[in-house]
Amino acid sequence: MSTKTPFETDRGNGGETHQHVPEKGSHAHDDTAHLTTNQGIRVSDNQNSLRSGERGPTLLEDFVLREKIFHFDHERIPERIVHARGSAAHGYFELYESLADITKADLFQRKGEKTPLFTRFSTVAGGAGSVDTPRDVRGFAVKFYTKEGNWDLVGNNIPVFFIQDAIKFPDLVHAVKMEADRAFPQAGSAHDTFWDWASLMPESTHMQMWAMSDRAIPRSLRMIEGFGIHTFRLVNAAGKSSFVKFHWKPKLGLQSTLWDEALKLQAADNDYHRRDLWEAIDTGNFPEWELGLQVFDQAFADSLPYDVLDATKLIPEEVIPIRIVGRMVLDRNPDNFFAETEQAAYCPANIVPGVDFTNDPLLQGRLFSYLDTQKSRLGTANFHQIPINAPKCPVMNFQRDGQMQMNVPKGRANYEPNSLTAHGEDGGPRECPMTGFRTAEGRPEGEEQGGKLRVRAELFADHYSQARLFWKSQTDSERSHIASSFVFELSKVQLQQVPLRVIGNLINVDADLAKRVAAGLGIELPKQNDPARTPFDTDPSPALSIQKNMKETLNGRKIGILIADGSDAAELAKLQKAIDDAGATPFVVAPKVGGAKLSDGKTTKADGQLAGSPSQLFDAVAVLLSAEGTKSLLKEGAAVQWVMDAFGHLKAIGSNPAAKPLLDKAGVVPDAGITALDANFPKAAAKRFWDREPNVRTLA
Ligand code: HDE
Repeated sequence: MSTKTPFETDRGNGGETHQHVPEKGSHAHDDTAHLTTNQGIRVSDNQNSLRSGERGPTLLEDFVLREKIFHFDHERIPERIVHARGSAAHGYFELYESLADITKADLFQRKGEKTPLFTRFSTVAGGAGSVDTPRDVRGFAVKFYTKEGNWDLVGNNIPVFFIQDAIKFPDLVHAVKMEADRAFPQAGSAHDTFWDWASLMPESTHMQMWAMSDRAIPRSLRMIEGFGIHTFRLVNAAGKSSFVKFHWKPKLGLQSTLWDEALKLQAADNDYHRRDLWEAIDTGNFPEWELGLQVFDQAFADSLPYDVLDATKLIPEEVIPIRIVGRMVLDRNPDNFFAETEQAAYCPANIVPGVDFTNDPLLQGRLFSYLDTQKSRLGTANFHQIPINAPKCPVMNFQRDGQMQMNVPKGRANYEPNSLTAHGEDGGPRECPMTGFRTAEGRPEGEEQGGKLRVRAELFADHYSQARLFWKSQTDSERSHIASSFVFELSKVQLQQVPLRVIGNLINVDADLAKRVAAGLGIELPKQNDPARTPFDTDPSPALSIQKNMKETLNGRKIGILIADGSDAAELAKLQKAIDDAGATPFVVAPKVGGAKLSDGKTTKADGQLAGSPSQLFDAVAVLLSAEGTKSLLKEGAAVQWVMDAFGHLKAIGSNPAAKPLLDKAGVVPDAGITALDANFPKAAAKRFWDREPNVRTLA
């Protein structure tokens, strides 16, 4: 927080300011570029503190030094208790068609209208400095700066949640985060306390299935779906309320990594997702999602065999199709990570007239939690005044004072009602019965009140039907990934009773899944846990599978090209163009970052050095080598591993004939994904070759 100095310029959005960093040596000609203290005093020397004599003690009177160190000492703020690690970007929402029939929310009234927004993606369990690619849920939080105030749609990339009631949230988070005594493992659920808790919480079964699926190891934040999860309400101008579930659909399609790839990505690039998002926006490849709604009424809700207030349940798209109503484009990286991404405070209670809550007990708990935690994280009840949180519409009320008050309200009116206006003074703002936020008239929940009880509704007790639906909706390859993830996670659990309880629970989902997990762990199949309510089966929902919804596209993807001295210059140029034309980014990898001397005698610079650019960073790879180049790379472990991993991660590998010995040494066996460097390569590069997997690893 800095006092406004002559060196800050107003950017006209929510009072956002920008501090000019003086360019080296520019002081002489640019009068606005002097370094100052936070009090605006010019600093003559930023290299030496004030001392008594050349070798004497530093003086306490040096306010320049003291202020600088003082500010530095307080630069860190508490990180978010969950979702600590995240990346965000600015953008806008554009409406495709007026939704006035179902909601009076201003941002949904006029076709083509654009609403500015700020979207933050996050992992959940790890700290702010943890890696980007653990097996974890991803947060997907959107702050719409509407003309009627801020609306925060604070969702995840998975449409259901672990628990049904907010009272269980601290237990879930304690169990999944690093263990209390030892402070490890960081950013992962593969440990005793998480599975101990999960095995005792049958309601978490459906979410366990999602968390063990490839949804939890996305290829890119640009390729995940987003879900509001809870059932919300939309209210139109006539006061009619409908139920709604919110969905974000990525334009680039869904895509995930393989577990082995995710593990290696953690080593290759801690910032894999953060970098990917930043670079895409920086190079003008703006990520886009479409907003979809599932809208339904009370009669439909009553007809469902599950409760729409239960956040462990979803409504299959095949049951209620998704109405696509607009798009979100992220087109600007933050100017400052701390000021914007770190200080952004999302809150599900921030809604606008035309959107409303339901009685979902998980949602109701969230409505309290966010504001509360943000006061402790950001240190003041005035955090809504921080530019990234400030609405872009007028804010007028009688709230006053508090730490870090940025506004300077004038006059005597700090209470209401008042009659100061009648006496010629400014009496301040007034209630707005017509346009202000009103709880929907005739909310059906009105009929659902009763005595004070600590209970759950009957249908909440069905913990397995939708876990079965999810399992049934996956491809064979996805099922083997889910079973293998359970095996991996439970193999890390040392409490012997826990895997037995988890598997006993899985028998209620699918007997085959349970058998595969037990066999993968090398233990006897335990007896089935008794379900609280007998599960039922429904038709599979193809929309729940990633592999069934992948787009065969190279858009937004990255292709690694391995070259060395002697690689064919014309072939390389042709390949780069073909990749570029297909919408992907070619990335040249060579043993030295300075580049390789190609067949035409010219040196081409590499985008990355072999040792620092392993093939898991790419969606597909090409190997373009001369005979001599191949010979030298056969002795290079990193080169052999590069090809071996691409093969093991089921990626397309294109190569020229001279590179064959390297492919042979890496154990590459021909299949549909192994191509020449011709027109077949870009086509193959848009896919993963799931059929190859049984040949490269044992899956449960
Ligand atoms: Fe959150 N959650 N949450 N959560 N959540 C927070 O708020 C909480 C839940 C989600 O990028 C915290 O400012 C409770 C579901 C996202 O800044 C905290 C419950 C969903 C983010 C909090 C839930 C989410 C948070 C921590 C159970 C998906 C990151 C820091 C009732 C719909 C937002 C903060 C960002 C952050 C509480 C469950 C999504 C502690 C009590 C379900 C995306 O307030």
